[in-house]
Amino acid sequence: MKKLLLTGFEPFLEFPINPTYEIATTLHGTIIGDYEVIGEVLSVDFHKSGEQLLELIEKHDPDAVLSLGLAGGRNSITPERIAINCNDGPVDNEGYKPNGEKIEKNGPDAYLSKLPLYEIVHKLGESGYPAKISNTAGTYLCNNVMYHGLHYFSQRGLDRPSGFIHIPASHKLALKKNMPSWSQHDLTEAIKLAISCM
Ligand code: PCA
Repeated sequence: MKKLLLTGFEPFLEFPINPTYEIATTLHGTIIGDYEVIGEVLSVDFHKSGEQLLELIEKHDPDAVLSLGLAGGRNSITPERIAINCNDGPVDNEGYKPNGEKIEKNGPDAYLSKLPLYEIVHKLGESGYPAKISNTAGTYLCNNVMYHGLHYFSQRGLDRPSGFIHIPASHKLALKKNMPSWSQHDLTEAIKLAISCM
């Protein structure tokens, strides 16, 4: 059976709950399509998160990698098209504030997602879940982790599905901080459908 590494993140900034944490832990150990899911949770830490992802890739040698992040304020599931070689944005959970520095000193400016973006958006739409491709993953930890994964496979000449999907808030989070939200159940079902396209 093939292995898929599915990562979520811990809570960060003004968001006391991260629905991607719940998805990664709920789907851990399940079988979806051709994959057994290995669910893991990453820190929100510019000095650690990318390394954590690479350590998990080395440990599990997954056939595919899907990382998830919360995009508070978005109202659809948004597979990301591109990761850029830049760290910026507000402080991370350790209090570090990036200043536009490169993620990889000698790395390319950007990597395009290795996920079947159009299939995912189409499949979710026909199943009743609003989804659209996003053309920016930002410059915070989500972009950082997506870049790390794609750089790792590219450096080794490995052509494996790898990429990132941002998701909206869950209702539980929206009760604490008002913003567009989905039920945790629907968020999880949508990610299961996305994995079934990979
Ligand atoms: N979202 C943040 C980092 C952690 C998360 O879930 C982001 O969009 O970069």
